[in-house]
Amino acid sequence: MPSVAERILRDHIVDGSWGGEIGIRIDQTLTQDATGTLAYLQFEAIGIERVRTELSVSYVDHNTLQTGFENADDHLFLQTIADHYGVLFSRPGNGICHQIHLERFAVPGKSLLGSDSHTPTSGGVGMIAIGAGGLDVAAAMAGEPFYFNTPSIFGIRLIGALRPPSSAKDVILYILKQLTVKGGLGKILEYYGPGVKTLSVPERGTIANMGAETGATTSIFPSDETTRSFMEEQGRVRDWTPVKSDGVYEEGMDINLSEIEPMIAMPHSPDNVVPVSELEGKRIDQVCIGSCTNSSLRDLMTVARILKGKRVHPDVSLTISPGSKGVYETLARTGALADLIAAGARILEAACGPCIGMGQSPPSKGVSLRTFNRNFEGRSGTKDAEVYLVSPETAAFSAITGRITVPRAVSVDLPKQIVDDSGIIRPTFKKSIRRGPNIAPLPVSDPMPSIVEGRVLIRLGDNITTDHIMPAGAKILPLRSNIPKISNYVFHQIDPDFPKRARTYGGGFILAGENYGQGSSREHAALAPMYLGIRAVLAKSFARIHRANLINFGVAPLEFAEPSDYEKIKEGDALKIDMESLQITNLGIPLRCPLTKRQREILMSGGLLNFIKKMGGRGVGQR
Ligand code: MIC
Ligand code: SF4
Repeated sequence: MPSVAERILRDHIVDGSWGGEIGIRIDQTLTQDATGTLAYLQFEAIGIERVRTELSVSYVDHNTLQTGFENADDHLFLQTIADHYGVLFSRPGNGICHQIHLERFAVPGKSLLGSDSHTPTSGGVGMIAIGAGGLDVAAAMAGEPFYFNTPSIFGIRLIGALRPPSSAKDVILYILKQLTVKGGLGKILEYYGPGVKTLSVPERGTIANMGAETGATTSIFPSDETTRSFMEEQGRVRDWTPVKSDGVYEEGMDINLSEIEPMIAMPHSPDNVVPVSELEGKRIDQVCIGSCTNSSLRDLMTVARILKGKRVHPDVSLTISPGSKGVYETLARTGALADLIAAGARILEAACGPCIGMGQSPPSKGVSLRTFNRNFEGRSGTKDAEVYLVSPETAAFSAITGRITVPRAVSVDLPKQIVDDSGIIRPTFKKSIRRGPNIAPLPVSDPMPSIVEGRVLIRLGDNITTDHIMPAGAKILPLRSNIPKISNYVFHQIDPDFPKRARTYGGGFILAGENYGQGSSREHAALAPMYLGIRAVLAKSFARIHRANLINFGVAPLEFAEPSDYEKIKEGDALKIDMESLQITNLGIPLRCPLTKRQREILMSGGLLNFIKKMGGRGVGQR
């Protein structure tokens, strides 16, 4: 067997066979608060007594601002429902789900499904870790396989070794420049070759994490001696097994790590990458360091070393959010935190924070340098801000000079990281579930009629992200458990009248170009439009997770058989779509909708929950 990915996947197939649609056994799941509330409501609707995975963890890391009762209610619901069904609960303040999962739970050779698109971070230890919608994760918690088309394995051969100040972030930015935000679609990015052993597990985590931006199903590294040492340091050496590749790949690319220079992604896309040297000298207003891509101990100790004895430029606001409580505490005990504070950094919670627009929106037309993974327009909370993505090294040097600056090499002695699981609460199976008024019942769609009629409510271009469809941020994130309320914000940044129009016309269609729905796994980007009456999206192509979410909520992801037909349709056009023959009958435009038999049944039933009920109401996992 050639690759690490194929080896693990074949080992987990319980339905279908390699080459076609496969259903794999899921050993572990993770959820986070912003997608978790719906996932657990869905799990509850399935009607199983306890989770059937080896391990399921519910993290609270996205919305920790608590500006009203909504968010606090969500946290209480998540904690009590986790206790009820046998899920571990990672408290707010314990850290960012992917960082904690990589450190504390990821196991080489196992499978993980997470309701967050950056779940592939755990691929850093040689695990198949896939991001999906909450409903797919709920089904996996119920013991149901996770279905997807057999991906192709794209081998990335690493040779040489990084030369500081270049770091792992520069590698993945370089890859994004080559592959673009849709180049990974249908692929697993697998790293191999002699350069792998020069990268630590947190560095591998950074690369696997941001592979999500290529649209790939996941990214994976082998499990080797470096993995073993990492797990030993985490007190988990018993979980370590080697997983090797035989290094035969049908497609791929070579990267000489020694040639990687500091890179920067320009607004408004993670693949809009150039060397930092091309932008050197540009004035900046803000620097934000953290997120699941760059908040490891290695990253933040490096930042502390660069800032030690220096001052943040007076025109710059610098924030730092550590990835986990363990990282935070280690920074504090070694004095590195004092160096950061003395330099003038603003220290935030161990959480997603500014990465998902929970505070720290830049000023109007402001220039923000971030170590995050996404710089989509408006995601920061300021529509006209320019957000650039960089390594922690570039961020720290630039914070001092107040301008985009090519970093210099620094040497850092890494202390042993403090391991502390006190922020993880194990289930007692004794608590009753607490539901505040923000936890609204789940809307369910009707079965799909064979003819669907309506107007084109919006006409969009290529690479529309789920942040465009269903924005996050401090104002909207508290409504994640309340679909009727959050649906008022669909397309809020680009067309705030959309919800009103959808209601006036009693629903209709969305028209889009390539790669519709790229970015996050948030199923709200499918569920809220469904609630507004959208029965189909017509696009040139779709991003993987969003397409699956549309099907799960009974919204047809229709592609043009001939992409140029997109040009023939305008906003406001009335369409009549025959779902059997896949035609826009009044315009004579042929469509395609490649579905497996199972997906077709789910779509025609009006979504996965209806489908599960139709299967006898016994719940999945018992079929
Ligand atoms: C993101 O980075 O966009 C998020 C917020 O983590 C999302 C999940 C969500 O919208 O809740 C993701 O990456 O899937
Ligand atoms: Fe959180 Fe940002 Fe990572 Fe999403 S990308 S999980 S918002 S830190």
